[in-house]
Amino acid sequence: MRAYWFDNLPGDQREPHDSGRDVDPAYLSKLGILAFNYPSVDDVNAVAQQRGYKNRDEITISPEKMGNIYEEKVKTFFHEHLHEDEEIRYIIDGGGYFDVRGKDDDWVRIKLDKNDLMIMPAGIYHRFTTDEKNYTKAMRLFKDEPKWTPINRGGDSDENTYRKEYIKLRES
Ligand code: KMT
Ligand code: NI
Repeated sequence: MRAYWFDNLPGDQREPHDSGRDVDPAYLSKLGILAFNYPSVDDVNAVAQQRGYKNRDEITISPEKMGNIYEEKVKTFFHEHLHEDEEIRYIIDGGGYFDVRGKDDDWVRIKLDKNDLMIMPAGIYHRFTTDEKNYTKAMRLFKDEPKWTPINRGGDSDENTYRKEYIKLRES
């Protein structure tokens, strides 16, 4: 895992967009982001058990697996949104980028590689993209039913209860 400020320059979303400025681990933790590197799936199982994540699935995001809907999917994952639950992702193979909004609403790019596990809090605005290798195999963990309905930013998304709770927590 490496976190850095997104450069905001034009170019394909899958390029690194690396400003060269790293983001401090303490800052990430203020945003409510947790990240670990777990070479063994036993460690993933332990986290799942502690947090009550009973269910999981696996997704492979690649042109080989998705065929002609791949490019469309990649664009969809990149729409800025929030969820009303934590988003937990474990990278089984390949890699990818999660962008999350910092306190001043600028993008922090989080590069995830194989064996990285990241937990994003409910209510944080974020987006995902594969990198230039176009290959992400990830485990998605969830409690009961998947509550992945993305709430896209805009309209009254800032008024969402989970969003407001998140802001309170972030500023505390
Ligand atoms: C998301 O919420 O955008 C995703 O779950 C992306 C696929 S998992 C790496
Ligand atoms: Ni999401």
